[in-house]
Amino acid sequence: MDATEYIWMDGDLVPWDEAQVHVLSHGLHYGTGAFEGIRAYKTETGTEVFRLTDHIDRLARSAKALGIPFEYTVPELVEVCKEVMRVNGLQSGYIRPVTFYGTGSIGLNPAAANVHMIIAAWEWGAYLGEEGVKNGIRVAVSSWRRIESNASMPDAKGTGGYINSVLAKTAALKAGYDEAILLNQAGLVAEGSGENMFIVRKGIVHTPPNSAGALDGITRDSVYTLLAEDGYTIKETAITRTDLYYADEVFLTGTAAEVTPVREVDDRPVGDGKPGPVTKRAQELFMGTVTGKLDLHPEWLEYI
Ligand code: PPE
Repeated sequence: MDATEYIWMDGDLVPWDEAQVHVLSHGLHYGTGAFEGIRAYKTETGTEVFRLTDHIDRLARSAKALGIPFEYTVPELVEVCKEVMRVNGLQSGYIRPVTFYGTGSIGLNPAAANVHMIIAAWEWGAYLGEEGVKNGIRVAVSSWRRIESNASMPDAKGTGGYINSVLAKTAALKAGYDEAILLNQAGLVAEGSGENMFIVRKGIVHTPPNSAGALDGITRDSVYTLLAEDGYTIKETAITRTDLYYADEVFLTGTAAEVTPVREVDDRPVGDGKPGPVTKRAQELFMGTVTGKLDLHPEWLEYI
């Protein structure tokens, strides 16, 4: 990761190396935080942050669900994200807001701890590799199950919940795959370690509902909308492990991953082992939209 110049921390822009917190921060011990991942793209008319307001809205929602006080308004933080892009001279990049409990209490009740909000930005290339975006990645169903909504909140972007994703991701990499797919306790497909999931069978596109244990992905919503408007039939449905093996196409979506084709699931080729037409169309529509080359949803582009 390449450092940039400034990180916004609790109201001030501070030099990258000086953006530090105490080792007794509650969030460090117990994962009591919420975060976002947002991408900014260079377009012909300037740099836009894709669905920035929707991301900050989700940050506020996650904090609310986790019971973390949220001292800012959404428009205030939207402006800070743009400011962080500008002061770092970034024309494109990845923005990472995180709110978390700091010092003031140790023990599970964080009530006496202060709450931090930081926003950083840096350049971030293809999450699952350039080669993956072009030719597809190899995934494996993880032995780790997705966190359940009766124990935690898979649909809130809480920092502590990500230990689930880290366990699944590192096990998949160690076994020689590019990414892990997590099933829920019922054995239904939830999502990737850091992406939502889509499959295509007989021309129909399917994606699991949030209730399966998926994050309410903004890229998922964008791709869903773009494909539906392009004439595809698309359904939110339960997806089994076998559905993955029978699928003609599989792809993952996420802010970092954008639209990444899957060419193999559990050592079985997906379709003919190459990205299929619906996946390619989803990539075309999504990348065209975020870069302003396709004027399909100008309201999603928030210029800095
Ligand atoms: N599920 C999970 C578990 C997830 O982390 C992400 C985003 C998504 C789905 C897709 O959501 P959206 O970005 O709104 O389309 N993962 C973020 C963090 C990745 C990381 O390694 O850190 C991201 O893509 O920014």
